[in-house]
Amino acid sequence: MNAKSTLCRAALTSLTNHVLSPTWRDPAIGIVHLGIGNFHRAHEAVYTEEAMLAAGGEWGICGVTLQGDVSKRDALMAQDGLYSVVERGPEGVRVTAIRALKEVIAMPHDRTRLFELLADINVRIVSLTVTEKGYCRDPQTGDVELHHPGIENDLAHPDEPSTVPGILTAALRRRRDAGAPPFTVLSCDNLSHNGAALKKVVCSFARALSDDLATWIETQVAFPSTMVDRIVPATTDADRDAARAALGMDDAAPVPCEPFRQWVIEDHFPMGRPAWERVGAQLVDDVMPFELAKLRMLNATHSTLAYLSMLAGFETIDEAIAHPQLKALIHATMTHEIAPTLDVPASFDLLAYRDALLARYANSALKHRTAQIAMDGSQKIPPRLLGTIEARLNAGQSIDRLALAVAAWFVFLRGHADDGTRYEISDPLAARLTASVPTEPELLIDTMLAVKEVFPPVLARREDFRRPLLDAVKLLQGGARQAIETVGG
Ligand code: CS2
Repeated sequence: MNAKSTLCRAALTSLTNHVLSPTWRDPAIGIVHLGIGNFHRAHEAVYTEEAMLAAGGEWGICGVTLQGDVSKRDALMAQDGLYSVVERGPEGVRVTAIRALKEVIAMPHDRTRLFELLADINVRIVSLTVTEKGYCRDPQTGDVELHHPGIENDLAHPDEPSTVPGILTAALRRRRDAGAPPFTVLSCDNLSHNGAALKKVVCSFARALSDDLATWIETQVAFPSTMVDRIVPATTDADRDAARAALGMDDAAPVPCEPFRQWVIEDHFPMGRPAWERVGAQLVDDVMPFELAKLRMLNATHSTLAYLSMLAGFETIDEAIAHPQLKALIHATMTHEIAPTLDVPASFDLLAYRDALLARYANSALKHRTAQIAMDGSQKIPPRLLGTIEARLNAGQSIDRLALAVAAWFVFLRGHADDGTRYEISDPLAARLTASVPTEPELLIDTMLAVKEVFPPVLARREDFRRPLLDAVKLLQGGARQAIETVGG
């Protein structure tokens, strides 16, 4: 063990095999990942590490933080990019040290280094977990939001970009100008058709600069879609303690997660990719059925649980799902309102999927905070809930439980639980959304449905949407626990 007892590459030899597989050859950087949060470090980085162990390849990762905050970079670089993954399941805790992350850089401070890497033809994949808001999309058209302040800035200064569309476009332009092949752009965010969505945003940004460039990106760059899944909470002291106990060293940046993981990837990588299929990823021609099932079953019920829990006072998902009526409501929402709208291959058993989700939510070792999931509702509600709602309304079907979820988000925006406990609203539209949250149900509905970034006007005008929303808001006035019981299973 090293003198300082802190995780670093020189200290790895002291680790025993259960936290570290012995056969490892240090790879060169082949992937730049934008948005180096906990999710990436417990998901793509783990698959990539295992793929290199199984089949080799130069697929080391450079992670990029886009928030201007250098603390994550500094903490990880002080450990040579090493960190541990702390898997928490019913069977106990399993700690693994991950080495695939070779470097971490922070924008805008390390812009020169970022563009040096993005120009390097050994970098064949640029992947992303930047959350919904990182895409800077116009929700109506799916094109880049031209009036987004960051986008305005990047269009005015295309060589000093700070947004995702700006960074990708600048890097791809340099590749094209150098006559070099483009990298593959891999979206790993919870958006429907995430590859196509990202392509549209990047191409529309590029088109605002140059038609030729936009056409080159459109025709030459691959944007495969993916479905990513692993529940990854924020790190707590308990995770640092678990890492220390397993490693015998301090790890300032461990990542907790559930044992379950899934990755379905559209197999379109002209420049090659790690052998992810060797370690459990599913490489398919069409990701869409998986993506929609995951967004509409898992993420939608996660958001439902989050808003109802914020009102009712459940702090974690396992605590929420241990409440029998809330569990019955979530079970019924998936069974009766969501699953019937999904068009999946015959081999995809949606009811088994539902049961597996309920079991994952019940994982009491994970402590996934409902406040974390409740963030960014304006970005999450449309892909998670509104598609299902529209599909049902178009088929003349009821949406009582889905309406309760949307109504719970409206009421959540007032900033306090049913017992008066206050909480922060973290959302890119927070200032507008919380400026006026009327208590009168009709007014509340009018105010919220007028937010065009969330509700397409055609949907907002529908009486068959408004009526169940109004009923749900009225029910929530008697408290979320009561509403859960009334709408029920
Ligand atoms: C969650 C997701 O925070 C959230 O909004 O719904 O991050 C969820 O845990 C992951 O998508 C699971 O794969």
